[in-house]
Amino acid sequence: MPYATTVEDGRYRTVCRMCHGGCGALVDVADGRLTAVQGDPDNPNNRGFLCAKGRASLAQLDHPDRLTRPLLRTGARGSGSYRPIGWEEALDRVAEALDTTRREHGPQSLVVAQGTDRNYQEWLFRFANSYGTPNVLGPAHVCFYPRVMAGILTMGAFTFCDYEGSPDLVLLWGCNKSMTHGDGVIGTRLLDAVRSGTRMLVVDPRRTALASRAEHHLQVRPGGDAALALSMIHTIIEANAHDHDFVARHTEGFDDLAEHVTAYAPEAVEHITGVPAGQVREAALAYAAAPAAAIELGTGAQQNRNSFQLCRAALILSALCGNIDRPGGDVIWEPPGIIGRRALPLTEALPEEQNRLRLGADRHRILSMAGWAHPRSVWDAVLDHRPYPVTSMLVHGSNLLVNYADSDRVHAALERLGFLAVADLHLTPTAAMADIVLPVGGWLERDQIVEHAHYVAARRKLAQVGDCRSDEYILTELSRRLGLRHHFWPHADASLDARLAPIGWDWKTLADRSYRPTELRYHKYRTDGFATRSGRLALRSDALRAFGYDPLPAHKPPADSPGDGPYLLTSAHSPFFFNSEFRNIPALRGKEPDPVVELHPQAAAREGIADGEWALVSARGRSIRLRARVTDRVAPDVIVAAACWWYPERGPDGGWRESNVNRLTVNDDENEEMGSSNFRGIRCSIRPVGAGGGG
Ligand SMILES: Nc1nc2c(c(=O)[nH]1)N[C@H]1C(S)=C(S)[C@@H](COP(=O)(O)OP(=O)(O)OC[C@H]3O[C@@H](n4cnc5c(=O)[nH]c(N)nc54)[C@H](O)[C@@H]3O)O[C@H]1N2
Ligand SMILES: Nc1nc2c(c(=O)[nH]1)N[C@H]1C(S)=C(S)[C@@H](COP(=O)(O)OP(=O)(O)OC[C@H]3O[C@@H](n4cnc5c(=O)[nH]c(N)nc54)[C@H](O)[C@@H]3O)O[C@H]1N2
Ligand code: SF4
Ligand SMILES: [Mo]
Repeated sequence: MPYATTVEDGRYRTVCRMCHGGCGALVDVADGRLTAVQGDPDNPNNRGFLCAKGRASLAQLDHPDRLTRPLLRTGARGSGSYRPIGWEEALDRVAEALDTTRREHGPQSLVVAQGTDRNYQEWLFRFANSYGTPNVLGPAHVCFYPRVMAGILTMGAFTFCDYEGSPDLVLLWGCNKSMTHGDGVIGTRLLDAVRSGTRMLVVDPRRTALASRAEHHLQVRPGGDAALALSMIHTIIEANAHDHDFVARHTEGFDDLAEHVTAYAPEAVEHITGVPAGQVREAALAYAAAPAAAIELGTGAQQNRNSFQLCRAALILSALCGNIDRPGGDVIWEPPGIIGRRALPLTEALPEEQNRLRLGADRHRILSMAGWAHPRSVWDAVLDHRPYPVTSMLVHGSNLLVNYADSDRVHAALERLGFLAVADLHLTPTAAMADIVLPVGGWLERDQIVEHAHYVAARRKLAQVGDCRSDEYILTELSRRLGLRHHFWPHADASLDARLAPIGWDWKTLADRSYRPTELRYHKYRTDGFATRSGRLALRSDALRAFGYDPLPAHKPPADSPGDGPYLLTSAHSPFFFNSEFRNIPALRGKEPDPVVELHPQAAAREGIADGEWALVSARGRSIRLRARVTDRVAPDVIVAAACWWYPERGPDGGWRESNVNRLTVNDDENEEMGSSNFRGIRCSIRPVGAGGGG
């Protein structure tokens, strides 16, 4: 794909976003080409490191399959038949469809969707709130938000792991940080800390590379995590190893908690956790004894029936041991003062009567409180018009068909929509269902403010591919056409200066300096208290009780159907891809050409599956095909499938049915508070592909 550079020759300091990460990058521009992307040695996050995805940035920039012009569907939905149209026509058509939706059904009948945060999430909320729909859909329920909201309900804030303060121990709960670098604090910092003596406690059903290096590896059965966390709490309280001073001065509900966890002695829950009680006790006491310990909660902890209460249990562990807001512990996030995560969404623009209409708010109130519509409720509203019809969707950067639970139902819903627009870099199977496809630029193609846990940084536009535009441009232009321009800036780039103004910076200053760390403050609660009603951290949460949820974390088993097979299925992200992306980049696909399923040698022998052979994994009457990797890194009854797989080389539907684990995940045992789908511990069977059946 030809592209044009938009800057003079030279070396530019910017921020990678092949994932949602935040690694400093240096990009060389010479003779009208981007010639190299490398890690920025001066960036404190990654100190020169770039992962395989970051190193593939230029392959993404000029990828031959990039969308370069807006497309209008000319054939049946999903057929991939489109004709190119100009931006004015495309935006006019989208605006007209959104205006019709608003007039005929009410603004709540539009769902605005996004994928993982690419630093424009708050723009989508601003657009939705201005338009009047309470329905913003995202993967929040299975990614990041269970822990954010557990923090909000427990202490009025959320925390991040403080590598600046050199933790003595890091507890990695379902988090493969060295491979996935989630949440903008990449694995480099963890590995640096480990090299200087930080110990690790890993909770993961797989013996990952990190688990192999850890002092303690608790090989939990998928989905058994909440019981495990509660048994660790029990162990610490029983041994009287908690921080009495912090507990007495700054928390509430300790006695109730202590009483509650007596039901979770490690021996009593061994059949749920799969971890020998002695190991649990040792690990819990090592955590409690560490002078400063921090917790990384990954998706392993957030994609199950107990996601929210498990995250709360982890925060309670941290609080019991005095690790909240301690150097090297779990530090409370403070906003950097720009118009960003807090103010940019313009929550106040959404009328209260619309706010009450958010889909799923009746059942998953904590998810709704965070502003997110509940995915299953969205598909119900599209397909069954319950509790009101959803007729239109505007999707920015999400491959809904692959990444959400029960893909077959998602597909049915996308087919039924009256209007679907998708903004993406590629014609994904989801984009191929759209009436209008809008081509967007990747990270090298936009000026953007990057806001992460403890810094603000500048991403620079260095190139222009085809007629691609930014998400911010699209939303600004749509808002103008829909009569909402007073809620936006005159043009998307005008927002850059405006958003930085509160801290006395402008875009040029940020771009020149590239990075502005947020000042870290510790022990803030000592002067301010916690932002809860009582000012104390809620071990027992009366606010949750008032919402109708458990005030103390409990383990609830998933809706189990043993008839579905003897194995427990879970999934994990690949180091070489980003969720469903990059399977079309040869340098990355070459590292992992096929979707992989890991299974134990005993299971392989029992089922007659050889290493490297194709296998069928089946649950609830559906089957998917993956290539077996026989390994004793997993327990004999556990199977780990590659998450988010499709085949970009296979035409418009991208073979989304064939190897997509979410065809086997069904939403009948979601988390109450957050509506998290259960991707962990699903009963399944496995057999060699030759053994008949399929699909
Ligand atoms: N079974 C199972 N399912 C899972 C998971 C799992 O572990 N197991 N993981 C879950 C998690 S944690 C998440 S976050 C979700 C991910 O779900 P999604 O966010 O839908 O995942 P991506 O595959 O990252 O899709 C992003 C799309 O955005 C496009 N894109 C990239 N940058 C931009 C941009 O700047 N603008 C626009 N408009 N488009 C862009 C990409 O080309 C890609 O098609 O999946 C969830 N699903
Ligand atoms: N290379 C790469 N980087 C990524 C992504 C990617 O797809 N690829 N995705 C990005 C996104 S959206 C996110 S949210 C983050 C995710 O980052 P992580 O949270 O690290 O995601 P995963 O690697 O999917 O899962 C972490 C670990 O959970 C384990 N696990 C599976 N089931 C269970 C369980 O029941 N209990 C416990 N305790 N552990 C379990 C898996 O074995 C895996 O090692 O990474 C981001 N970065
Ligand atoms: S971890 Fe993310 S931000 Fe860092 S180099 Fe890799 S893709 Fe880029
Ligand atoms: Mo995610």
